[in-house]
Amino acid sequence: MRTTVVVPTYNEIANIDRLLREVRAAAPDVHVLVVDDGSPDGTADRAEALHAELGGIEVLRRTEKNGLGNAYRAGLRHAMDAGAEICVQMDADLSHPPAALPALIANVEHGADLCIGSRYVPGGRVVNWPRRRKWLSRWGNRYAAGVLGLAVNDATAGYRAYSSAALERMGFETVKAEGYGFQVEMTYRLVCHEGKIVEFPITFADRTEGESKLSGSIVSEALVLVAKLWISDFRGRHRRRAQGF
Ligand SMILES: Nc1nc2c(ncn2[C@@H]2O[C@H](COP(=O)(O)OP(=O)(O)OP(=O)(O)O)[C@@H](O)[C@H]2O)c(=O)[nH]1
Ligand SMILES: [Mg+2]
Repeated sequence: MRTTVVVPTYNEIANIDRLLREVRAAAPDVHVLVVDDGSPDGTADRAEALHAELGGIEVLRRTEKNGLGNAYRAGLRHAMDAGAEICVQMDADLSHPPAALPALIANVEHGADLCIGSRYVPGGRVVNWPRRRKWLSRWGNRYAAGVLGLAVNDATAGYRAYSSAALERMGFETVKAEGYGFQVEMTYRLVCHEGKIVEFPITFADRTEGESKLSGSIVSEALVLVAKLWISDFRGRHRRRAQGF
């Protein structure tokens, strides 16, 4: 099936070469869409130069840094309008192993609506994260899954393959969150639309090059979002009960 790997970038000049080469080696047939928010370090120019060498790389250039969720909404829409039947989300910092791409894609080809590259299923792991960061991710996931009733071990994971049909069905463009919250809200939205989710174990390695864009506000956005989704879900359940179904 026609597959586009959507890679949001902001100042990833130290990673973009290796990333695009490894993606091309792992999955020679995929199209790659780099969604760059005007990186001052020239990431977009470098990605275009690599297209000349490797082929199949497109750069969506945006002028302002508008956050991860915003970049994904634009990138997924662009990919689907161009005919992608499967869309993969992938970070540029090599935390997401390109070698897992064929497995993520195959799971969607075989009927999953979403295959998550998961750190928290048997065989999955995190390397090089400080203890505090591991704790935050693990308990953030337990909190999100527990509160929202998600049967998913890694709802905050950013490495995932979706069927475009499922993205369309769940109305991904109205998912509002920007950081980790974006991944959680996308997962929740898919569950509400009875999407089939599978998790494939990956080894997630902390970035070794470039700077993290994670901020305290991204973490608190996710915490508040889960509570808001729970409240709207509770109201919905209550209304459904009151209406007798
Ligand atoms: N286009 C775009 N890409 C972004 C933006 N913020 C982050 N990114 C990219 O999104 C991906 C994930 O960002 P990271 O900084 O690695 O965030 P993270 O993985 O949560 O944090 P670390 O684990 O500390 O690396 C990377 O490819 C970034 O370059 C943004 O505002 N716009
Ligand atoms: Mg990262």
